[in-house]
Amino acid sequence: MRQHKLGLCKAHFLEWIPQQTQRFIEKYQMFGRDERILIAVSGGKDSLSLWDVLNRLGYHADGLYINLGIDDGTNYSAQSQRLSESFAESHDLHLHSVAIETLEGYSVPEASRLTLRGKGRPCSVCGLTKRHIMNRVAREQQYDVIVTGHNLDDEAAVLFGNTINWAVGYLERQNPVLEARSGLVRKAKPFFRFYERETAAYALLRGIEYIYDECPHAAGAKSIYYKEVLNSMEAKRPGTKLAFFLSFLRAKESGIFANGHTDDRSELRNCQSCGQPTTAPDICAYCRTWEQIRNRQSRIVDERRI
Ligand code: Q46
Ligand code: ZN
Repeated sequence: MRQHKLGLCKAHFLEWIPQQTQRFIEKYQMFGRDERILIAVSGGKDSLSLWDVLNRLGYHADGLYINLGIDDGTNYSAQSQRLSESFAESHDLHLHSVAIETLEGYSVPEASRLTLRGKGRPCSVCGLTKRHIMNRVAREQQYDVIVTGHNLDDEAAVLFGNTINWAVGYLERQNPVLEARSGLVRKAKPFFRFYERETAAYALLRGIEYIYDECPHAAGAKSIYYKEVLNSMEAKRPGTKLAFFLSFLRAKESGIFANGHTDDRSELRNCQSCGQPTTAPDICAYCRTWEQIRNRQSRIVDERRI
């Protein structure tokens, strides 16, 4: 690990990752030992490694797998669900599973075909749906915190994108911990200081079977391009990504956003349809989007009948 000027054997590396995770949990006040944790599990190396680490550290963490129905020729969702379930079973852990198709009648790619008419990626409807379901399950099942497996490469790429666009609102909200407020459950990212290579090495050394392929819809995403740019900087100057992200956090602590530019303090109301918190005056973005998808499908059926 050139960025830390550190080299470890297998046994020490497998101790170092949980020790560091525990340090980050405490330093950033993510959650306590007696809190109920819901971990978003995708079947990938980051979420399964994090679940494994939390389990080894003695935290009570249940998993949540969301089946997006991304199976068009790739079997991506089917495979990631199988790997998430087999991890839970072999470690005697509890996994909640939610399938979008069962819940809303359409898979994420179908929904996006209906809204975007075949143009663009399904990522916006996918992201909105995942965030909504995570919060809904966490509230209904009374979890104290939702944790995700985002690593440093993910966080640095998001920061890079927000910085070159000077997206001040997003920059202010980007944090390893987002505190709970008005029906939004606290969120934490205990792996945010680990490089992707480190979480991958952990999964391999622990013999965790995970899905190697990215979601097929990730191809061409801006975040992948930002990761490539950051990787080329990292190759020349090891530690660049970590320094970039940690100096951002320090700058925030020193008050660069002291004026409060974001709508983070904007009032949240309960959606009149599903009861989840929203900044919209009546119906939340999730309910509105899925309503539009169903309307669009019934219009198509009507047009066919005519
Ligand atoms: S948003 Fe887009 Fe991801 Fe959803 S459709 Fe795939 S690439 S999984 S993080
Ligand atoms: Zn709603």
